[in-house]
Parts: sequence; structure tokens; C-alpha cells
Amino acid sequence: MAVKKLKKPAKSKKEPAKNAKKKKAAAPKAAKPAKKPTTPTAAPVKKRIDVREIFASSPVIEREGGQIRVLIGKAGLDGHDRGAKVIARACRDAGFEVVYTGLHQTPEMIVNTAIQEDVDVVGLSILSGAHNYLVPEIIKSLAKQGVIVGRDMLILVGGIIPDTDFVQLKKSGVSMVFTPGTSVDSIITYIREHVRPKG
Ligand code: B12
Repeated sequence: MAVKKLKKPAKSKKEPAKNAKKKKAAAPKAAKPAKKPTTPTAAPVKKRIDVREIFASSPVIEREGGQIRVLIGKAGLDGHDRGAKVIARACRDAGFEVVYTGLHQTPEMIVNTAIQEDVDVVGLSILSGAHNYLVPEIIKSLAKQGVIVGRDMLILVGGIIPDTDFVQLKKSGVSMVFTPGTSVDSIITYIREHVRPKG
């Protein structure tokens, strides 16, 4: 088979000779005019969302007498139990009857315990970021069992809850959200003010 020889491409006439002198250095450019000083543009100020403002019209429920009964629940895969235990202990020390569910509960498990134990407050401690799923699931499940949130039981949520989620949680039936740094005394006071003896 005939092998086609590739011809060397002919040197272009335009190609500069190897030893050709470099082009003369370009004439120095005129100095750029100094930039006008600009006034710094102010960063948009983010308005802080005030939890007390959003949950201002928090319901008050009445109980038949006896001690206030509080459930502290940990739903889902969240393993952060320090806060839940701190709150459970503070509630016990305040004289409330406390049921702590332990870790890794499903919404249904929390709801069944709340009903069996006839609690006034369902306190959910959520640091996993799954509150927007878990809380509405628990409230829906309570409703299926005939519990009217805000009349029969209060739903409190504590933990890592971005303030941008407060409105949605309020809409789903949460009475109050407590973020890190909240004093336990203010939580106890809140519960006492919102669960009153009947009559
Ligand atoms: C300690 C800690 C851990 C410990 C947990 C030990 C334990 N047994 O609890 C360990 C090292 C195990 C851990 C692991 C992880 N962690 Co971690 N952890 C923390 C840390 C530093 C402090 C949490 C804490 O104990 N605070 C002290 C308690 C007393 O405060 P608190 O729970 O917030 O409770 C207060 C309030 O929130 C409220 N409250 C809380 N619950 C309730 C309930 C009710 C009813 C009420 C009324 C009030 C209330 O009252 C309390 C008093 O003010 C936080 C950062 C932070 N600054 O919060 C990260 C943090 C929670 N962890 C985080 C992460 C990502 C993890 C891991 C996924 C990390 C990883 N990749 O492995 C794992 C997950 C483990 C798991 N299985 O879930 C993130 C969560 C991010 C998010 N949700 O968007 C955080 C916020 C750190 C961060 N800035 O990124 N963690």
C-alpha cells in the first residue's frame, strides 16, 4: 500500500525570522486617572426575628388539678440529649410530673406516650435540623388521636431552630420555641403561666 508522505508545511513568509529583533517597546501609556473614591455601600441590615413577637398569642390550657404533666421527647436520629435532660430535670425540680422518652423515637411513639401519660405539655428537643418534618408529623398524629393542640396539650420546641422557621412552626401549632441560651427558669415560668388549674 502506498504510504502517503505528509509534506512539511512550507514556511510562511509572514513568520518572523528567528533572530529578528524584538519589536520596539511600546510607548509608556498615559497614567490612569485616579479612581473616584466611592462611598461604601451599606450591607443590608437583617432584621432579627423576635420569638416573643411571633408567639405572642400563645394559648393557655387548663388542667383538672394535680401536678402539671410534661413529656420531653427526642424524635428521629438526633443524638443530642443534653438539653432534653437539662429541661427534664429542671421540670422535675419545679414539681412537674416528667416523662422523658429517651432517644430515637418515632412521631407515633411520642404521641402514644403523650396520650397514655395524659400530659399537658409535649416538649420536643430537636437539634438535628429535622424540626420542620418531625413537629408537623407529631401534631398531625396527635390530631388523628383526637387531641386538639392548644386546648388539650401545649407543644413546645427547643434546640437548634433557625428564627426563619418560627412562623411555620407557629402555624403548625407550636406554642413556643426555646433556642440555646434560654434560661431554664424562663421555661418553667412559661409552663406555669400557660398550664393553669381549672376553675
Ligand atoms: C454537645 C454537642 C454534641 C455532642 C452531643 C452530646 C449529647 N449527648 O447531647 C456530640 C459530640 C455527640 C455531638 C454530635 C453531633 N453533632 Co453536635 N453539638 C453539640 C453542641 C456543641 C452543644 C449542644 C448542647 O449540648 N448544648 C447544651 C444544651 C443544654 O443546650 P440545648 O440542647 O440547646 O438546650 C437548650 C435550648 O435549646 C432549650 N431546649 C433544648 N431542648 C429543649 C426541649 C424543651 C421541651 C424546651 C422547653 C427547651 C429545650 O433549652 C436548653 C437550655 O437553654 C452543639 C452546638 C451548640 N452550640 O448548640 C452542636 C450541634 C448541635 N451539633 C451539630 C452536629 C452537626 C452534630 C453531628 C451531626 C456532627 C457529626 N457530623 O457527627 C453529630 C450528631 C450526633 C447525633 N447522633 O445526633 C450541629 C447541628 C447543626 C444543625 N442542626 O443544623 C450543631 C449545632 C453544631 C454546629 N454549629 O454545627 N454534638
